[in-house]
Amino acid sequence: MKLTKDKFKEDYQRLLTELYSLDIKDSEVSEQYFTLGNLIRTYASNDWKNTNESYLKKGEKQIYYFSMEFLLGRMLKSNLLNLDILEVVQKGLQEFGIHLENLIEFEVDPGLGNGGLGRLAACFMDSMATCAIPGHGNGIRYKYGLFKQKFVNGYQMEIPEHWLRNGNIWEVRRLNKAVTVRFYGNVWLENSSGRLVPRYENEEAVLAVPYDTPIIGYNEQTVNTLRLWSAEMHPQDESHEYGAFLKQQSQIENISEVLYPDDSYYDGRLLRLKQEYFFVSAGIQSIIRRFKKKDLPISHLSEEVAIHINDTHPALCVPELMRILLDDEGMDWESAWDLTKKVLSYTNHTIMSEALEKWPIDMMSTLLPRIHQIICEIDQRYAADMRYRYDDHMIERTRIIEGGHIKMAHLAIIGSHSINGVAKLHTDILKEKVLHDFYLIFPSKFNNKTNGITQRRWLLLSNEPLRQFIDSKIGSNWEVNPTDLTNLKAFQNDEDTLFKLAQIKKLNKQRFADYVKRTMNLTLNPDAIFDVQVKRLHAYKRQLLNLLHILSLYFKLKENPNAYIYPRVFIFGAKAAPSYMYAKQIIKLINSVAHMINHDHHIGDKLKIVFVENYSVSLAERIIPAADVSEQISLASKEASGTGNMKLMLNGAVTVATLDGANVEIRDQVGPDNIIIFGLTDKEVYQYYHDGSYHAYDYYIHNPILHRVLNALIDGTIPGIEIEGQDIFDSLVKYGDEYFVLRDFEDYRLAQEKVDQIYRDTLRWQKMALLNIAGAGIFSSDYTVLQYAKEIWDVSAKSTQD
Ligand code: T68
Repeated sequence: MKLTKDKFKEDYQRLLTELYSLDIKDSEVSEQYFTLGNLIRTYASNDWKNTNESYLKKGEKQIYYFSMEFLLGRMLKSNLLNLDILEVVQKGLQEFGIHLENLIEFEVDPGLGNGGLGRLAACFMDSMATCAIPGHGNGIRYKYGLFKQKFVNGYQMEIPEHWLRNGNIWEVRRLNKAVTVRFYGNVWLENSSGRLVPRYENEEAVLAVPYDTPIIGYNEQTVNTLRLWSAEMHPQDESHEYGAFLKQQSQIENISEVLYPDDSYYDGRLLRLKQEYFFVSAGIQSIIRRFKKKDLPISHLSEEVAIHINDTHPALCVPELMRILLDDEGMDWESAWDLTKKVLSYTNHTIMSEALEKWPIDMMSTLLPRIHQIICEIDQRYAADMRYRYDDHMIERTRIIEGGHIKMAHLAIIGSHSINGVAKLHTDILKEKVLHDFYLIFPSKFNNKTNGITQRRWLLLSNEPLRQFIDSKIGSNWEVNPTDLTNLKAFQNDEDTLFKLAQIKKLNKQRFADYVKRTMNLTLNPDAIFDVQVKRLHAYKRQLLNLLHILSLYFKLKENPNAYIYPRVFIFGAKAAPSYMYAKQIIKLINSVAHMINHDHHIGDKLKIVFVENYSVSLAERIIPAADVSEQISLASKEASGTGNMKLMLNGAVTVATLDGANVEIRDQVGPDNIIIFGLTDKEVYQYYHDGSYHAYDYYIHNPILHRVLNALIDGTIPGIEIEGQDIFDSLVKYGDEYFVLRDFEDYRLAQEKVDQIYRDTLRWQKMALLNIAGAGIFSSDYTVLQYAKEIWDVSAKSTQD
C-alpha cells in the first residue's frame, strides 16, 4: 500500500473527529490510539477481504493451526510495520504533536498464552501471513489472559488481567458465524436405513461466537485470520426462568473465561477439558462449513484442508473430525479414518511426564458421550490392527485407553499422519526414548521442525538501532531473507564495525537501565555485563543454578573485596504457575538475594540483580535488545527447544548454554568458539537415570564454594527468607536434586569465569556477538513455517520472495 504522509494526516484527522467529535488538539491518548487502530484496520480491510476470497478457490489448500494459546503481544506497531507504513504514520503523527511511542505503550499486551508454546503460535501466524501461506489460527478468546504478577515482600502475587476492559480494536465479532457445541446428555446409536446414527437427549448446548483478528503479512497483500471463540448462552436457553438463566449463563461463559496458568503441567480439571472440546468442535465445524462453499464432495477434504494440533490440547480434533465425518456426513468408518489421518498433524512440545495429558474415562464419557464412544472405537480398532504385528505389551503401552485414562498424545499420534518435535535433539529423544514404541510402529510419521522466531517483532520492531546498523552494513534484503545475515561475517574482524556494535548494545542497555530506574528505582551501570535469564519459572530451567552462581560471586567479593569481578547485572523475568509452590519459593529466594546484594554498599556496582515484575512479550521486547549474555541452562534433555535463545542471539547476546533443545543447533550455527557450553549432556543424564549413581550430597560436601553457597540458604545469611531457604536446600542436598543443579554447578561457574574473561576484550566479545547475529537467520519462523507447509501440510507457499 502506498500511503503518503499527507493522505494519512487527512484520514486521521477526519476519523478522529468522526469518532469523537473532537479536534486533535483536544484529544487524549486513548482517543488517539483508537483512531489509529481503526484507521489501520480500514487500511488492511481490502487485503483482508481479498485474501479471504482467494482462499475460497478450489485447490487452494487451507491450513488451520489449532492452539489453546496465541501469545501475540501488542499489535499496533507490528501492524504498521507489516503494512509498511510505520515511518509515514510516525512522521504524520509527529506533525500533530502526537508521539507514536505513547500510543504503542497505551495498548494492552494481551497475555493469551503461558510462554514458549503460545508465543510460537504467534510467530507462526506472522510468518504464515508473510510467506503467503493460507494459515488460519483457531483458539479461545479468553476474557482473562495470564495473571498479572506482582511482588509483595518478594513473594509472587497473582492479579487477574482483564485485558478487554477498554475493548479490543483488532477483533471483529462475527455472530452470524456462530456454531453450537454440545456437552453432556445421553447418546445412543439407532439403525436408520441400514446406517447407525446417534440420537441425543438432554445435552447442554453452548453457542460459540467467533472473533476474528486480521494477521497482516509483511508482503503487501496477504491478511490472514486468527479466529478466537467465545462461549455464550445459546438463544434456545434464553427463555428460562431468570434465576436459572443467570446461573446457566455464568456456567457457560466460564468456558472462555480464563487461561489456565500452568505451563508444562497437566492438571486434570473438567473445565479445561470443556475448553479443549469447545474450541476444537467450534473450529472444525466452521472449517467444514467453509469447505462446503467449495461445492466438493467431502472425500476431497484432505486436498483442501490441513489441521495442525499444537501440543495435545487440541487432540480432540481426532474424534471430533471422525464424529462429523461419520454422523453428519455419513461416511463409513474406514474412509473417515483415512481422511482424518490425512488432514491432521501434531506437534509435541515436551517430554516432561507431568505435562502429558490423560483424561479419566468417566469424565470424558459424562462430558462428551459421543466423543467418548468414538475414542473407544479408535482404541479397539487400533489394538485389533496391531495384534498380528506386535506383542500384547507393546499394544498395552501404546494404546489410547489404559488404566482408566485416555492418553491424549497417543490419540494425537494414532490419529494423524505426522508428529514432529521442535528441535533436532528433542525429536531424537522422542524417537529413541519417550515415544520409541510409536517410532517403531510408525517411523514415517516422525519428523523434526526446529522452532523459529519472527525477525520482524524480535529485531525490526524491538531493536531499531541494530536494524539500521545491519542495513548499513549489508543492505536490507536480510529483512525478508534472514539467512542473508551471514553476510555480516565479512565484518567479523573489522574494528570499526565491532566498536559500533558495542555502542549500540550500550545504547540499548542504557534504555533498559532508564526503564529500571523509572519503575524500580534501581540504578544500573550500562558498562556492566547484562546477563539475562527470562522464561517461565520451572525447576528444570534451573534459575536456581544461576542464583547459586550469583551467590558464589557475592561471597567471593565479601571475602576479598579486591577480587576483580567484571561488573554484572543479572536480569530475571519469570512467572510461576500459581499452584507451583517450589517455583514460587525460588522467586522469593531470588528476590531476597537481590535485596541483600543490591543494598550492600560494599558491593556497589559490581553486582546487581534485577527481577522484573510481570514478564511479558512487551517486557521481552525491552530486555532482549539490552542483553550481553543469554542464559539457556536447562538440564540437558528437558527443554524441548527454547525460542528465547534464538531471540537473544539475534540481538547479539552470547549464549551460556547446556547442550539442550535448540541450543545444540545454535552451537552448530555459530561454532563452538562463539557460544559457551557447559554441563551434562542428554546422554549423561540418561546414564545417571539408568545407573542411579548421582549423589547430590557428595557435591555439597566436596565443593567448598558450593558448600558455602548452600549453607547460606539455611544459616540466616539471607535476610527475609523463611522456610523457602530450607526447602530449597533440602530439595537439592537431601532429596536427590532432580535436575542435577549441584552436578552442573562447578562447570557452570567455570563457564561464567570464561564470560568474565572474554568480556574484558571488547573486540573479541563483539566479534562473538556479531557472529551470533550472523548465524541467527536460519532460526526465522519464516523458514520454519515453509518447512511445515512443504513437509507436513503439503501446501505450497506463494512466496513473495520469488
Ligand atoms: C514450550 N512449552 C517448551 N508449554 O517448553 C519449549 N504446556 O522448549 C519450546 O520452545 C516451546 O514450547 C515451543 O515449542 C510450553 O510453552 C506450555 O506453555 C504449556 C501450556 C499449557 C500446558 C502445557
